Amino acid sequence: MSDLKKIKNELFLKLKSKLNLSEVNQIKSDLFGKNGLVSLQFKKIGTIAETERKKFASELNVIKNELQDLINLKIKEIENEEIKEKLQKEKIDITLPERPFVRGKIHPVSQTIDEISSIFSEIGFSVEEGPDVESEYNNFTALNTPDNHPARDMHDTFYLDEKKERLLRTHTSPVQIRTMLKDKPPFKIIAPGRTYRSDSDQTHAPMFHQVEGLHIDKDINMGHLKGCLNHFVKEFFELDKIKMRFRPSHFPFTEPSAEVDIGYEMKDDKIVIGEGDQWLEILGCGMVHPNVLRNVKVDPTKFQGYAFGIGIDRLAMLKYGINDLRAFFDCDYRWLNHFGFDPLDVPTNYRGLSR
Ligand code: 2NL
Repeated sequence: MSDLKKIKNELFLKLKSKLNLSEVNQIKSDLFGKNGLVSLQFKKIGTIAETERKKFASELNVIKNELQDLINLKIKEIENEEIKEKLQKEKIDITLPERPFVRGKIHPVSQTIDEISSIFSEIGFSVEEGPDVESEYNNFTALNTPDNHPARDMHDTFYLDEKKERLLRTHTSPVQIRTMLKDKPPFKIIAPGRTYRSDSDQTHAPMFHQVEGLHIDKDINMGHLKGCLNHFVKEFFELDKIKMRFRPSHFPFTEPSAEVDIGYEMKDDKIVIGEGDQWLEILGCGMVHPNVLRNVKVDPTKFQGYAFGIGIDRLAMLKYGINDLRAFFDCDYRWLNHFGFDPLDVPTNYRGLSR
């Protein structure tokens, strides 16, 4: 038995020092493992004289339990210590200053595109998109714009190759051409997006935004065009009535063609839309030219309709009181922070699309 007493004393000493979990587990297996010191004592029971055997076995059991208790206690201690250390280390320092939090803003042009799309969606138009790089055919030829037309001039169009086969679209009409080539009439679509012309001054940027609309069906006439555009203009400027006039004009892709002006007046140096005796041109439109319909394999004796093109940037400037077009594309965060729209602030009369 003195062997075991010695083991117990040694263990006492060992466990007093600072140990980690694997060291304690090592001690445990040294004692209770297959050839552990305690296990060996149990194997000895058989060799002990019968008279002593019972006493030896019961004392051995007592000591074994004591040793096990000691070790388990130590393991608990170490685990508690580890948790304490971890809590100490992971403590959040609430005295640290917060990280700067910047919420992005929606660009006024994006907001305006969303508003316009929403208005036309409500009256049955679907939104189509297409690539910025277009073929000469989709951008001009299909739209009844002949080779010698001034709109094709090098000064206006960004051509991408020597043969002038690829270009940056000068309007979003090619999107409508693509849709008409792909699907069958009726068509009731709008095409918002970027457009490009080699033009740059105070009121023109080489990249600008346009939304075009197209409504082709049986028996669509100019009355539908006027009703549709009048509805749009009132919804967009959030007014019950707006003075509007259709002025004869010319586009190769429509016949007849018109430009639309809305009435306005100046009050305290500010533009007030709707009333007044001044006129502001806001869009071009007309009845789709039969040649355009034939080019996209639509029979003009069965189907006809109207189309329109609206410049988005100027409309956004008018609605949101922005007077310098160039600021739109300067990417100045201070400007965007002022004129942009909070993506999380959704007013009840929200006109944008859900993102
Ligand atoms: C303007 C003029 C316009 C169209 C665009 C169009 C499209 C097809 C067929 C016929 Cl696919 N027309 N679009 C028609 C008239 C005018 O835009 O001044 N836009 C700012």
